[in-house]
Amino acid sequence: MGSPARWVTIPAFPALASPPTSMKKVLLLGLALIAVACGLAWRALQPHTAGIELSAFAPGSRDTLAPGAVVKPTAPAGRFRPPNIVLILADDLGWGDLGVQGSRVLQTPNVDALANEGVRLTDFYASAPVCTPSRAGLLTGRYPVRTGLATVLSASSDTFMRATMRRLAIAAGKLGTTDMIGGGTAVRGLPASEITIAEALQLRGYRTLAVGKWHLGDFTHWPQFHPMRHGFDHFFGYNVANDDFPVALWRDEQQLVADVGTRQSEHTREFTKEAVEYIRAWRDAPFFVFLAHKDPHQPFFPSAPFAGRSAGGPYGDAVSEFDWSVGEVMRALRETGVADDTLVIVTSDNGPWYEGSPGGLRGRKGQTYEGGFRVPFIAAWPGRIPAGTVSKVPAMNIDLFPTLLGLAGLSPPSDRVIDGIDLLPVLEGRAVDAAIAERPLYFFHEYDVEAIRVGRWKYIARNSHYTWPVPIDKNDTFSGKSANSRDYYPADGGEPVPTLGTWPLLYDLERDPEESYNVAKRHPDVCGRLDAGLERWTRAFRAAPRGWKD
Ligand SMILES: [Ca+2]
Repeated sequence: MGSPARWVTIPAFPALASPPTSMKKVLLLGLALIAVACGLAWRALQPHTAGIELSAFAPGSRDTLAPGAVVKPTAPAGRFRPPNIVLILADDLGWGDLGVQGSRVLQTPNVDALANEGVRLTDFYASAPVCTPSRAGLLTGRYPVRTGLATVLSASSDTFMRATMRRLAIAAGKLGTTDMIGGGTAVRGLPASEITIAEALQLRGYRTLAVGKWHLGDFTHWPQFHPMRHGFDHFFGYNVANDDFPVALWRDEQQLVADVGTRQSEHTREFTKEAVEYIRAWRDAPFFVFLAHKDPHQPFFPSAPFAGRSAGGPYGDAVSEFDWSVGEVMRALRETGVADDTLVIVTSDNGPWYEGSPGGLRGRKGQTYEGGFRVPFIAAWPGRIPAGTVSKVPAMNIDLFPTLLGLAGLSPPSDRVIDGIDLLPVLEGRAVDAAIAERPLYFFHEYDVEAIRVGRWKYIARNSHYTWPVPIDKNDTFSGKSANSRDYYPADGGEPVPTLGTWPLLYDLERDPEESYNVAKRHPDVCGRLDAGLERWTRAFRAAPRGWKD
């Protein structure tokens, strides 16, 4: 009799009801896991901004500010004639690519001659180791991140595939499986709120021309980033880098060619001609010519007279043509009789990339090592800058803004931090005090401040290489940590012994410009001082990245 009752009392219902409940739990758990995974993936795909709030770069009231409201004359107009300024910028030219800097492969007679007529700064840095931010720093006198242009602008007409790959690269960079931070840029181009050298010089009646590569916002899509909206009366050149296809060629606000493709070989000559004609046309007015060549950025398209001539292959040909261009500009200045009233500057936006010589310095384009940041710098101005001089005072391209404004009799803008300093005493060969010689210089990789230089010392807290292969000495990444599993852990529980790189890095650049010997352990006091300086700077910078004064 018991068994039928057992049949009845067997909890068939709960047994039947339990699968749906547990399935629900599994389902919920599964959904939760998927949500967490999606959240993590979304986070991994977000640019790394080192704690800087991107809202700081949103448009604001300064976008409509007239430069004259904050840049004031320091002397009445008409008291003196400000000098003409020709700023010739190479793209990716290495420190060691010039004859005057010791190249045994390339010949650069025109740049060498310019160095003999003026001053050469051996320890001159770009403000970033890649194109876009370096140019932003050069034209505004501010560390490039202040403008929102933390790294290279990519083509605005990115295909879906390229954009997706870029996102994945950001995620991979965070894991440390590629060596890129993947910060991206907070803005699509140079914000209207920034004041360029050209905008300031216009206040003093300068005629202003930008020729060559712009790369501060693709104005074919967003007209607000056009050079003529940033203080240049005229423009002739490319919207983007010469490898960022489609590369458009524009004259002023008119597009001449939608994509020059590989048909670039005549353009160095045409850019040069444009600059020369401008100099001839405006010989009686003070002029500012920003000649930003596409050379020797790869791919190389030297014109017929230069192709195949250099001992340095196509890269060397591109450097030869750049050098020729400098010679043509100098000839135009002499022939128009304005050479004595003109300051000519030749420099590069960052170190050499796949080809080119960093001149024995460590590292290349994209890196915080000297080879990425240290670039040639030559300035000549007959009668004002002593001929054939060399200075080892460390300087950076953010110094040109205050220097050139000073020469034009203008004060730096009163409403914002200008990170650069007036270099005129250095260019003129005057004795300089510690405020100039020992001024701290900071080395940014995207939004991160990786290193600091003070006088002879350079302290590197972190280094992103921006290139393959993945460095295994990077202790704060997944790949670095895995590689460091080789470290030795003493049985007595003492301090682990790293078997790969040791951090931080401290280099004595006076003795060791090649950054071959890490002397951090030998100079803990210097490390402590520089580390504290780096910390202080990073904290202040993150709190107010744009550096507005009110
Ligand atoms: Ca470059």
